[in-house]
Amino acid sequence: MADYTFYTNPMSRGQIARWALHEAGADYDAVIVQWQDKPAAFLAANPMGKVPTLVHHAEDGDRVVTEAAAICLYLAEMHPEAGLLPNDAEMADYYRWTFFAAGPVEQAITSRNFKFEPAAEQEGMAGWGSFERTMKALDSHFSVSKWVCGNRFTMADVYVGSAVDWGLNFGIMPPLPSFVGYAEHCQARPAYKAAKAIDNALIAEMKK
Ligand SMILES: N[C@@H](CCC(=O)N[C@@H](CS)C(=O)NCC(=O)O)C(=O)O
Repeated sequence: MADYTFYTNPMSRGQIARWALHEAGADYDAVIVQWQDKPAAFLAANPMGKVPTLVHHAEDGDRVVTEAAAICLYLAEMHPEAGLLPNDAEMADYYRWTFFAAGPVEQAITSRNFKFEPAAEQEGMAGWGSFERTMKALDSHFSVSKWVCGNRFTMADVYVGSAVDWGLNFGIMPPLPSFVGYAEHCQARPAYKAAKAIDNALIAEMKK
């Protein structure tokens, strides 16, 4: 048995976790979840019925990790030899921007896509404030920084980079030079290419 069972669907946020698995050099078996026929073991692991869901078959028993951001950070911890963890000086950016992407960026993109925006008087309560405020904050970082943690790629880039890549591909995020440049840096990673090649082949197969 591989170290990890990875429940995914190629047309999903599972792409983020697959990229993370490849960056970490993890040994995994993928189980493709069909939306209309979710396996019982998957639903038992994640009552949300959402992918990605990762089961780590550790020596002390199975550990379930859900939420793409948590899966990324967990894999970085389990595979320190991959060099994806932040050092002390990088830790603030690592956590700050990962959580910013999982919260405000995710909500800004989703709400814009679904065409609901907070009214001016709701901005103070909405965690992402507004689409414009969220994009401006992210732009301020990537206008001066190649990666989440300065000049060094870390696991945070898998999650934040996936959000930017996705937002640009869906035409929701503005194609600002900082975002386009950052997405290009991410796309050049060998692990990104390897993971996307697998998901793209699976998508092509599903469309036959
Ligand atoms: N907050 C979750 C979201 C996961 C999610 O919404 N996954 C979607 C695909 S992108 C899913 O599994 N949808 C199937 C369903 O809800 O039945 C994460 O970041 O991992």
